[in-house]
Amino acid sequence: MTAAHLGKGQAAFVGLASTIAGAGAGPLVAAITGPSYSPPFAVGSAVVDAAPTWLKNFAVSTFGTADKPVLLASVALVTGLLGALAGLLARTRLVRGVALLGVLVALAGLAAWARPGGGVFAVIPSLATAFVGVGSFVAVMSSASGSSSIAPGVASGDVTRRTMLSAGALAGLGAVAAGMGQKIGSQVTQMVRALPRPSRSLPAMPAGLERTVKGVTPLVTPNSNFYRIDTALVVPNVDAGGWRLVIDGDVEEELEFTYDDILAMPLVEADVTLTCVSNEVGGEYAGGARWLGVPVRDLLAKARPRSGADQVLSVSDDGWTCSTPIEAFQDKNRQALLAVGMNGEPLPREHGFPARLVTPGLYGYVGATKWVTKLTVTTYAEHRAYWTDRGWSEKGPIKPSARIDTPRAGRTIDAGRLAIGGVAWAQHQGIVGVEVQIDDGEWQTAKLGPNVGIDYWRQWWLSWDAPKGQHTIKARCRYADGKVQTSQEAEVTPDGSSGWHTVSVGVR
Ligand SMILES: Nc1nc2c(c(=O)[nH]1)N[C@H]1C(S)=C(S)[C@@H](COP(=O)(O)O)O[C@H]1N2
Ligand SMILES: [Mo]
Repeated sequence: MTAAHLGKGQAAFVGLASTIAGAGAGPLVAAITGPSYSPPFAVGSAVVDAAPTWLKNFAVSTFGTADKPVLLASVALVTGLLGALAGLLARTRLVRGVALLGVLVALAGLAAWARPGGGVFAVIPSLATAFVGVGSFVAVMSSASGSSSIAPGVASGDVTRRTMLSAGALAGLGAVAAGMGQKIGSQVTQMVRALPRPSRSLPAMPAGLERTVKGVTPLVTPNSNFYRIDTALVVPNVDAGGWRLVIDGDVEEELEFTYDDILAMPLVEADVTLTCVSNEVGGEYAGGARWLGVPVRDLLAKARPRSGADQVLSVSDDGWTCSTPIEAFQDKNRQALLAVGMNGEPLPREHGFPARLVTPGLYGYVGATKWVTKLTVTTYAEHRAYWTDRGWSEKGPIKPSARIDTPRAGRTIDAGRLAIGGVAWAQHQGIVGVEVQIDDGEWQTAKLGPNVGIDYWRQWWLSWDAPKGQHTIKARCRYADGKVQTSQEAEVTPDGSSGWHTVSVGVR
């Protein structure tokens, strides 16, 4: 059976339309099975995990946090093109088109099956896609070729029109189904609970410099503005009631905690600035928050780690892994938390609801597992984590850095008195100063904002009487006992960027 009398464009359209119809059925079913098993997300996630490090770095540095929409759009585009190709193939032999579509859904099914928590159940959305997509493809193609037995060689205009109409309707239905699936899937509600009060509260956050120095990053990053970095194409939707934290590995006693167990323990607060290892000098992937949770030290102590263990491998609900030096968790002077609260609210879904790790002084990929479900006490020799497997450094202490927030790079500003300002961080060492150099002038000492502790960033500013012309502003921090931030420039891979943030501004 062929659909040879369909024009190339028409055949391609039928292929594309069937693909859209099938792709729409998947998410609708996946709204019930869990959105991460939906064919586009499953394939996207497989691409994320399989992509070579250089490609990921390119994606993050080129698209920033828009890397996910760009990836999904690329998956959609390639799938659409292959669907159209299936239509073209079907002009000579219908089975060829069907075979191509079959391979496509089989790949999607495999990707879903291999997802963490996947298995046979995860394949259901892909089966729906296969059923609807291939089914409509065969139906429309054969209704079109059916006409050739009546009038061999010549396609009746009527039949072609009907074929195109049904294909168009299928595509429309597919799009609607996909939209509905998305909507239902994302509506599964998070149990929002009022969190208990900490057993030991920190003093109220001081007023930040942002009140007086325009353009300086706020002292506390609102949850809604907090940068988000993770490999999850679909934000995991973890039900607090069913959530468990398991502690296993080289421990005297394996333990399991429920959300209520955690909330019943003494909760403490910690002010910690998180930073991503992918943050370029002057970049936006850093944020400061007041976290509420249980010290990881206390949890580990209950399980009694055996001597010899040097890392804790944490695992998230979506299968991401992270290795943290065990001494960073056990250090009495470093308040690493299993956090349940962020700035006075339960953790938002994007930031790890119901619980995540926050480790002061370490980049997120080595100490900030979101949606965390397991802590395995082990050794570096035995286990490697998601990013260390992909070329990033095993240990990830955050490099001290000063960032200029105002004036913005490349801006033209009016001559006269203005403030140069920003934030600086040297988590777990503490910022003791920030210095600014304008053009080739002397390094000047900036004024510092309130001190929220060594694990938190510090705002800074310097008054400048800006003369007309083109100027270059550099900033560097001093940390710990007065060490100067290195001028050595480094890229983000493998262990974080370094160098002095430099901005050029025009003054008129
Ligand atoms: N489950 C999970 N947790 C994760 C990640 C991830 O990909 N998956 N990314 C880590 C990285 S690289 C960073 S920088 C921080 C970012 O935390 P945020 O998104 O709350 O800012 O989360 C960490 N925790
Ligand atoms: Mo990160």
